[in-house]
Amino acid sequence: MNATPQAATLTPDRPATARLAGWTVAEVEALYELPLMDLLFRAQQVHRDNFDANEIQRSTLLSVKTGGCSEDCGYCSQAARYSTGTEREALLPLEEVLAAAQAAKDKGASRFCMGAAWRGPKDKDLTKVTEMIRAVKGLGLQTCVTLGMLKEGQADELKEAGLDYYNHNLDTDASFYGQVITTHKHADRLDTLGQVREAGLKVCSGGIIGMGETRRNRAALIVQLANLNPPPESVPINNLVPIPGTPMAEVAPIDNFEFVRTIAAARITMPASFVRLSAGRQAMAEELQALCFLAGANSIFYGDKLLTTGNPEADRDQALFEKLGLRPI
Ligand code: SAM
Ligand code: DTB
Ligand code: SF4
Repeated sequence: MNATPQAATLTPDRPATARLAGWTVAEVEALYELPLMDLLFRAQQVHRDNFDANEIQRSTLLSVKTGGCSEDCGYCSQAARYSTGTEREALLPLEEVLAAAQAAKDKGASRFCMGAAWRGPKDKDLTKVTEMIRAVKGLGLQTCVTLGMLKEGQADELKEAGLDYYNHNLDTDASFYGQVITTHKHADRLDTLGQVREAGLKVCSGGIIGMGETRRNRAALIVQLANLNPPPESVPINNLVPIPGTPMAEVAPIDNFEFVRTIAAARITMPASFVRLSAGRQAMAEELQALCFLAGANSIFYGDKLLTTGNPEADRDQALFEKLGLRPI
């Protein structure tokens, strides 16, 4: 295709102007149906028009408040109602968070993401989190928090503390959401994302693949993310980590190529966003991770733990980067 940079982001049979109307589920399904080599080529074109294709951003996660969550998210080890072996813990003390952030910085992470197993933060908890944000920011790291649903004014408080990103995943297609979570609604997630945007924070929002959803559901999730205006700056694509004791413990794993196609669809529909190859990487061969980078993933979680589950050791990731000629940013 003799594509201009902009046209390279389009389906072959759609004029550039049509993009103003946003993506449709049928268009994203059509991307999924492309021969894999054509899809990867399209994704690489879009990627190279917008990024250095050999650069990868690295974020380190820390669970600052683990377990005991009131919500019923069917995939989550931290929901109090499932027997997963994850114990409820108190909010970590500031010094512990700061030490973990310093260690992440020393290992080369550029962003530090703090997660809490809350439906949403209480005001007194938020005050403590803002202290963490100020301290981590003081180390020269970008900051991200994921605290659940926000109430009026809370996003502004986070912004005031110097927060860079708020993570709040749409997680799955609106029409599948009720089969995964019943204690809050997809619309609630959109509401929080709206508040985050209004406060002037950058948005990190993505989803989980491999929860028994259909390809159409996956395409619809990508459309819901891509049609946010503007799209999220950061888009984590998680492969379900099956947690014994949760309703999703026995869901059949998704086909590897279907996962790669999802990354490519995210890259093509959200050309300027960082697409993060997120949970599930520990179970992935290096070759599969390389295919995900080829499909346009340009960010990872870095460090040996996600929130409650494992992630590849930093040294292993550094070795992989060297083998692939990837440069961390
Ligand atoms: N409680 C807050 C919330 O739900 O937004 C923040 C923490 S929650 C654990 C953050 C995200 O982790 C979820 O939205 C989901 O995308 C991801 N996640 C949780 N458990 C997972 C699992 N077993 N496999 C893959 N992703 C998971
Ligand atoms: C995201 O999309 N994935 C991260 C982060 N944002 C908060 C969490 C992954 C959690 C995986 C399961 C666990 O470790 O508990
Ligand atoms: Fe709670 Fe978040 Fe886990 Fe849902 S995903 S149970 S809200 S910690």
